[in-house]
This record gives sequence, structure tokens and C-alpha cells, in this order.
Amino acid sequence: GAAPALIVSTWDFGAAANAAAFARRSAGGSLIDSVEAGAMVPEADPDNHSVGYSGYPDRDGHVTLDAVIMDDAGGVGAVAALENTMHAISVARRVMERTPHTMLVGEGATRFARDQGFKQQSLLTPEAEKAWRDWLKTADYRPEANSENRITRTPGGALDHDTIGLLMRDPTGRMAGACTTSGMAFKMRGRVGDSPQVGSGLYVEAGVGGATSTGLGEEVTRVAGSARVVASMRAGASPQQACEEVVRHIARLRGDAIRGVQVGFLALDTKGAVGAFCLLPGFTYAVTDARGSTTVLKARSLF
Ligand code: SD4
Repeated sequence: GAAPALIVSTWDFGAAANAAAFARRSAGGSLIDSVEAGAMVPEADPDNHSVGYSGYPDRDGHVTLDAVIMDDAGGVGAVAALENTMHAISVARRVMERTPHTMLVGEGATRFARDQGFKQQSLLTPEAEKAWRDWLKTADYRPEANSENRITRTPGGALDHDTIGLLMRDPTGRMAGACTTSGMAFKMRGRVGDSPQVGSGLYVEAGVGGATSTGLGEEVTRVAGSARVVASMRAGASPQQACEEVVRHIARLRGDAIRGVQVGFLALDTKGAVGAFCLLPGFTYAVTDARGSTTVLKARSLF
């Protein structure tokens, strides 16, 4: 089999995130430092319309970000519907480290970020604004599967959405994870997806492993998907079996309602075994081993 994985993350752009996480770790960073560094890469990428800067806005034209970071010792920080700060993952980390809370949302999250000295800027790029204005002509809300991997300099009005979910272990089996997104393009104002919600978009547990999700967040939130994956692993399932179980559960539960919808799960156990499974073909993920060598793989799908 493959060498044990140290870092896994969602989609093709996970490869660059894994490299940044690996570099931070090699420079002496903690697991939390490293998963944060990884998540920051797609957040800052202007060609990625699904995370952070240049994410597509909500239907009122506001770019709003969701993020969570967690370790395996009860450390959790999250923000939802954050505006004007590019690195939502770093704000989530500050929530974990400097507040008595686990999550801040909307105006409160935005003000907290400003008060903490995060650079305030518009996250709406001309490109993303044009895609939004084009979308307004029809206002047809139909999320497109796997748009995450179609990063382009010429957005065509497709309903891009995407997330990076990143899981990391150290050689002793300690774990941390991060998940960050601008959510679904052209979502309703105030909509919060799975990504920032502990147990839905991300879950990490000492002695077991972690899981993260991507795709249409509502279908993950409904079943607390990542917590379910980790619970299966705790009960003895391999990461692969656990990812397959939750995807089958969603398919059974939702029937025709998930036709054409993508949901993908990615899991890593404390020993470095990896699992991934999704509803539709097209979900990819990046795996990095202890030597820093990264492979991008296609997840198997139910349909
Ligand atoms: C959401 N799950 O906000 C996120 C979007 C996503 O890949 O993962 N896209 O629903």
C-alpha cells in the first residue's frame, strides 16, 4: 500500500495547500500552525472563486466566509459569514485562542477580526462581481457538481463553490484540521454551510483520526457528516469504509433530492490511512507523505 499520509486535503488545489502545511511543519510549526498555513493558500488565491479572496458573493453581492480550525485536545474556533478579512482561518484560530467561545458569526465575527488587527479589504474582485451580475440576470440557483476543480481566469457564471478541508497528523498520531470556504456562490444572505460547523465540515478526535467534507453543504449538515465518519472509525471502520458509509446514508436518506448533487468526504486516521468517497465522479484530493511527496487522487463515487 501507499506510505502513511501526513496531510490530506480536498480538491486539486489541495496540493499547494499541503505543500505549505508541510513547509510550516518542517520549519518547526505546530500542527495548528501548519493546517492554518495550508488553508491560507487557497484563501489568498485570486483564481480560486470558492475560498477567501475573490470568492463568489452571496446573492446580495457580499463575499462571506466560513471557516473552522480544530485540534484533538478540544481546541475549536470558527467563524461564519465573516466579511472583509481574507484569512478566515486565521480569524477562526483567534476565536479559539483569544475568546471564551467556539464560533462567531456575521457582524460580530467581522468586528472581532477588525479589532484583532486583520487587514480590512473588499473581497469582491471585479471578476467575481461580473459573475454575480451575470447571475442576477437569471438568478437561477443550481449548484454545479465539481466546479471546484474548474478554476479559471474567466468565470462563466457557473455556480462555483468550494472548500478546502485539510487534515494533518504527526508521527505520534496527534491530529489537527482546518476547513475554509466562501460557501455556495450566490447563496442567500446569512446562509451558513457545513464547513464552519464542527462535526459537519470537519471533525478530529484524539486516538481516532479526522474527517472533512466538501460539496453541497446542506446535505452534509443534515447528517453531521464528518462526525459520523469519525464515529464509524472509532467503532472500527477504516477511513475508506467510514466515508462510504456516510455517502450511502445521505443517498438513502435523500433519494431523488440529491440527484446531480456532489458531496465528498475525506478522512485520515492516526496511523496515516486515508479514505475518500463521494456521490458523483470528480472529487479529487491531495495526499502528502512524511517525505513531503504529494499525489492528487480521484475519489471513488457512489454514482
Ligand atoms: C458549502 N461545503 O458552503 C461548502 C461548499 C463546498 O466545495 O464545499 N464546496 O456548502
